[in-house]
Amino acid sequence: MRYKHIILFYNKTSYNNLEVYVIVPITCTEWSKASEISSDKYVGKTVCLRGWIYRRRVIGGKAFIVLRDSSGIIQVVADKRDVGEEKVREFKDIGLEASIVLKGKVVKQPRAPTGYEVHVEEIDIVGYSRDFPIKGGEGIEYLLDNRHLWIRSRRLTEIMKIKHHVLKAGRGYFIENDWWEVTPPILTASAVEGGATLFPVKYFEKKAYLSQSAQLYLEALIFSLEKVWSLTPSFRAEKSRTRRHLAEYWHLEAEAAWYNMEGMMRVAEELVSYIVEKVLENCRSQLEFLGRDINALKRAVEVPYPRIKYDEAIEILQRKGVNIEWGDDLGADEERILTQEFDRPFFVTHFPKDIKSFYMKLTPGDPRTVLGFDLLAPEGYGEIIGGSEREDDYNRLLEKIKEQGLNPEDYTWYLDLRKYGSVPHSGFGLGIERLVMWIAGLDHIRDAIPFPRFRGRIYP
Ligand code: NSS
Repeated sequence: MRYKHIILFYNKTSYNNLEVYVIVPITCTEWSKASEISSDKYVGKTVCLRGWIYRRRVIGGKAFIVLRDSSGIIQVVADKRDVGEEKVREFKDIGLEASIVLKGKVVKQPRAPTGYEVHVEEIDIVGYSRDFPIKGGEGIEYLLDNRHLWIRSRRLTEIMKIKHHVLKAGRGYFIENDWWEVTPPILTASAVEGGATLFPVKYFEKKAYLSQSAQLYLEALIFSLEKVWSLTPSFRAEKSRTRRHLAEYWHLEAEAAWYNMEGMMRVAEELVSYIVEKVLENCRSQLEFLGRDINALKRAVEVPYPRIKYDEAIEILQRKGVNIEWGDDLGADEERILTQEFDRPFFVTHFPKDIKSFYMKLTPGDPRTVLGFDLLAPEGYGEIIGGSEREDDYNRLLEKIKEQGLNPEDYTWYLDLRKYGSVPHSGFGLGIERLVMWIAGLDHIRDAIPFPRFRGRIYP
């Protein structure tokens, strides 16, 4: 692949002891990428590169620079015999993360990080970088304060590339299978997932909330489009910071008319399997860089995933000595213990109605439970999807709304959907960062999003 751009650079120089910027026309019209030229095919060829200084040292009249661009890294060597003593001296003091452009020849070099290096013929600094604030060994809060710079790190870059492929495959699955993409609102009037995690916002003279889930709107849209999906930010005012909760996350949601719970679980498992397959296909080097166990991921490609009922989950936990009773919710700890029983994602279904949202349909023949399902990722990760068959009967839905202490007036429009041609229907929501966290093998959800938001942090 070649990148053809003709670009004028502003270059810094000095004039009467003042630093001024002049426009320097760069002679290169084709720019190579660091990762593509690390190949025998390029040995002996002259290439142009541009990027940022990842590492550098000057020894014996040579500047060894590791250049970083969006594709990866490559070592470049500027020898004073080729570029002049002054250039090499300039690089001795140049800060990490300064931006540079260069032209040089590709050479095989087993001692270089990628096995190849570039012998520089021309090199220029584009943007200086003095005292880059991240030097290594800083604490997490400091790094979060400098997140705008920390996202340049290789680790976060590789994770963002994996996320790109997760998003691309997620969209691709629905597009290939003829689901309609829709655009629900983010400003909403009422709760979907309980009032405790609602974010209020001032909405002109009134109070509104940031959306927790597009579900109720997707439900309205199935009456015309039947099978719909959306990818939107969702917001949860989670009171405490945990490894797997964000205040703002990306939510991939699906809703379809005529689907029962089992039909929707099949969509959910096919979607996850498809995404994992695409990531394995496209992100080998990223997964390897992160030290991810590829075989563990491969097992998630095969469907169907195992299914257990909530009742069985409780039995398993009790057998393992967990102090839990029927009716209790499964928290992160319980989920982690359950994941030890499976080597791939698995469903837990038929939860007690009191621990699930008002919109879930009661299980026929067992009104203590609902037709709800969670998909749990293995290896300790836990819930990545929550879904259900929806209550489609007007009276039973109204009953549930009242039972959960919600104000029926807030849900008049939603109840209308059960008045005018109600149909059986189901849906689910997948937390993109939860999925990325498991696929990339991260120990904290904050690294699955470039600018994480949780309680007590909104900057940068
Ligand atoms: O609350 S959910 O379990 N379910 C819903 O919101 C449904 N209304 C979705 C639907 O049926 N259309 O959230 C769904 C998923 C859940 O499984 C997690 O993967 C993710 O959303 N989720 C979160 N990710 C990150 N941070 C937080 N706080 C969070 N809360 C949920």
